Amino acid sequence: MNISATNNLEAFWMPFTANRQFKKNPRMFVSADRMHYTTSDGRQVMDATSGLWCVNAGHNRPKIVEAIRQQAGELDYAPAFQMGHPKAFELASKLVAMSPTGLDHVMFTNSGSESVETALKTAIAYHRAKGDGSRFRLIGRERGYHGVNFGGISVGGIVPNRKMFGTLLTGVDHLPHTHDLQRNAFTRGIPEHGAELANELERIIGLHDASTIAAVIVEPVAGSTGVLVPPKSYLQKLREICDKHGILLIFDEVITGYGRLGAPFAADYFGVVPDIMITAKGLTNGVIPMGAVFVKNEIHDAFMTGPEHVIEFFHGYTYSGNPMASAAGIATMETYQEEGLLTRGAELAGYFEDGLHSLKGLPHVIDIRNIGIVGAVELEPIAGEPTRRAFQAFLDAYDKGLLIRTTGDIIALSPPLIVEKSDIDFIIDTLGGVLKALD
Ligand code: PXG
Repeated sequence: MNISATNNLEAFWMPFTANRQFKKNPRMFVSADRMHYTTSDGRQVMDATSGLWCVNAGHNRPKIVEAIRQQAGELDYAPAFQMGHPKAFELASKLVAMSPTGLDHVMFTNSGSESVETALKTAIAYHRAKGDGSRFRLIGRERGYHGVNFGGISVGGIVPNRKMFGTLLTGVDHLPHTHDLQRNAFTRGIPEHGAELANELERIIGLHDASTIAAVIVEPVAGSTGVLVPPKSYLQKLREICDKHGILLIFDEVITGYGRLGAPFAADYFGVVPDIMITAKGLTNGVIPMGAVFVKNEIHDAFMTGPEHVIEFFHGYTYSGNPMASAAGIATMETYQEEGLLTRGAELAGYFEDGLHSLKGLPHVIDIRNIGIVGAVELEPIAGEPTRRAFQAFLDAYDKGLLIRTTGDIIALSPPLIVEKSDIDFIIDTLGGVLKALD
């Protein structure tokens, strides 16, 4: 299929896109299978980013496609409030069975951003339900990404995502980020230095008093701002400090969830269980929008009081757990399980790491980092023109048949978990060629 020259590209104001650049020279995908996209001009492009970190089982997976087809003809929609349908319960049960211990209840949403809002609201409401309504503050982190809604950008730490949007939520503070090129550049896996940054939480608690703080929210590995792997013991320390002060710990696992690190969740990988765990993306292999927020029993149970005919939590979406998404989610979990994809990353992580670090020494490369099947190559920005160098790498890679992601001057790689060693070779060789040719 070709995109007709007369097609008007103006109407669609594209998200997080350089619209004018794109529309002068559009990059269109028209189909996809397993590791590859096909472009509108008939080229194959290897997907080294799992779409936007979501197509963890690769594209066009038969079980998922068939589940959606069947569901559409059987039950297209059922009201989400005061009514149910079996597949939402089936998916929730499957999810809690594979989740870290204690996270035994799930609320469904339609995206990572909605999952974040759901988690933040649940945290504040939980304290209030327990009679502790003075705990309203939320603590995020610099360079954190928690979607684009008001709560998420308030606790998030990406300046361009925040500065245009007014006062945001009040009662928010931020931990420092953990990115430390001076001490940790070119680390393979978990960095050695920086656990003490978790102690900044004690300083913030000292300032506001623990009795005003509802929750701390972090990505276990910060994805969007360039794959920032937490220093050794950092997450454990956050957990300890939260426990000491009765503060909930929220992990935003929108990227790290569903096998990205070589374990089902980052909570499993690091052995640190949060009180609330946010997921989306890989939940349905990216095919139908859906998010799931896991909560601990005691949080759920705190709401299950009062007369039984009264709604316990005034929150939810028209499409929470909708039949198509639930069917896609069930088929996705079955695909992951049948093919061992949630732990496959652990087997390939070493090969991926070696490949990635072989790029050390190429022009402009100032750091390489990795964990599981996710990695980043950080480039020295062109003086006075931040982001230009990495964006050029993105365009050059695309021309050479490779889809990468860039954020600032960082290149991120997160291929589908079905990736083979030969695919990793292609990714590294192609990226290496691109880096060698950069200005
Ligand atoms: N939390 C985290 C940790 C995320 O990475 C969201 C929330 C929001 O999810 P939704 O589904 O509302 O987009 C995300 C999304 C990138 C990139 O390449 C990352 C995301 C989305 C698009 C691009 O950095 N993360």
